[in-house]
Amino acid sequence: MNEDRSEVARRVAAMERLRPSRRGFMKVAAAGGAVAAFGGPDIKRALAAGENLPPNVPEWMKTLGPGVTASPYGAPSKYEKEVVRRNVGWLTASEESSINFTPIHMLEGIITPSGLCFERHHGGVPEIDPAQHRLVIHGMVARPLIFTMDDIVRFPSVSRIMFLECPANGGMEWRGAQMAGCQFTHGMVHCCEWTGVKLSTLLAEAGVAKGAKWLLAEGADAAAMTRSIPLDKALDDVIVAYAQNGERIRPEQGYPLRLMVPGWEGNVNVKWVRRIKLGDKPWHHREETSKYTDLMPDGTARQFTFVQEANSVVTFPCPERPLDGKGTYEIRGIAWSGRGKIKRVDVSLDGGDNWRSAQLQEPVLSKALVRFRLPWKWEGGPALVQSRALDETGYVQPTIEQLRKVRGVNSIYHKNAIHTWRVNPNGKIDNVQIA
Ligand SMILES: Nc1nc2c(c(=O)[nH]1)N[C@H]1C(S)=C(S)[C@@H](COP(=O)(O)O)O[C@H]1N2
Ligand SMILES: [Mo]
Repeated sequence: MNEDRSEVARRVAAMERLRPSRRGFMKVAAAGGAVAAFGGPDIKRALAAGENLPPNVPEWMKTLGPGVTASPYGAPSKYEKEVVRRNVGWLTASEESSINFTPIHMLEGIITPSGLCFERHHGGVPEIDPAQHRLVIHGMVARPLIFTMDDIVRFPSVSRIMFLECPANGGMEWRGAQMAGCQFTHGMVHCCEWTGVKLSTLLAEAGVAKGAKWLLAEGADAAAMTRSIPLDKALDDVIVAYAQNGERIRPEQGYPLRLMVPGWEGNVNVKWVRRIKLGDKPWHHREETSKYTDLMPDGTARQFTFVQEANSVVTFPCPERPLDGKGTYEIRGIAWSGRGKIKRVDVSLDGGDNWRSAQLQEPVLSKALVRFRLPWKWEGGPALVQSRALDETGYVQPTIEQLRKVRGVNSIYHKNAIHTWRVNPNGKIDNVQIA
């Protein structure tokens, strides 16, 4: 302990000695160039006032910090307390059957931290003891089976980074822009690394009977969420997942077990999964008849719209993150497609008259979020910022006009139109729709 303290004292003293003269410091700052606050006129004042700015030694270098037993499970810095899930009052009739939103405007890269993944549940989050949890597979199978968590973890495992999007993402804006920010227009999406066993592995164990074409997945929550899923998809890439971003799934996301159905609407990704029944036709449960269908302009309802088509949004700048004066910025955003890989993302600054291709940050994974970025020198004028995603199947993200022509405005789900942020000369950003 004493040694540590003297080491800190020594480092502080060394810093003091290294403190450059004001002139020398200004030269370094000028050579560094870009960072305004660094070379600015504030230095003299900062020095005089003893502020925690270079070349002063900040307070937090003068004492020891908490040690290795202080946080057995780490949490973000207290300065990041704005980076949280948020809900919207008028969308929250009851806490237990509602939704909150991922703060996508504050995130970088493609992985959503587990504690920030949007939550959608119809009956609250059940508290499940994994020792008492079971998964049953029955119906049109040769051998009905019941698995403990330990049984499931023993099977060969797979990991995959994938997005999950509620089909209601953006669904409040069919008739016009109304949400106050990026978190609310596009935050019903998350992207994590999921680990589990392929459903095909478990189905092979049970033996799929001839003629089986669908399965029913049921959750162990108060809503007993139940959805029909075609067997082809189940045998293709569905995962019965027990881990999320390296640790066991968070309770909100389906602890201890959930279905992950890559690229398909959030609702079929049944959380807290307890039962899988095989059959020869869909069950037409509540969540695939009265909900999660798309009311078309001719009054008919489209059923089983499983795939989340290509979508994208600029996450900076956005209403929550305005521009701070003229100068150089990097436009950043996310794109995704439930059909496979994102091939290109175009960015427009003039509401869609002209487009430039953005840079796609590696890795570009199938059915995962992709980060795009484009340098931008803002001259202070108005701008209409948009992004447009293209996927490997050739699908191009539609304009809101194009989408309305096909879908009308009575739908809720599957609105993946090109989104517009209006940049005002004062740097503030508005959510708008343009004709
Ligand atoms: N058992 C169960 N599974 C469920 C739900 C639910 O309420 N109960 N909600 C569904 C819906 S509508 C969506 S969009 C996703 C949300 O997943 P998330 O909470 O991990 O974001 O879970 C789906 N799986
Ligand atoms: Mo959903």
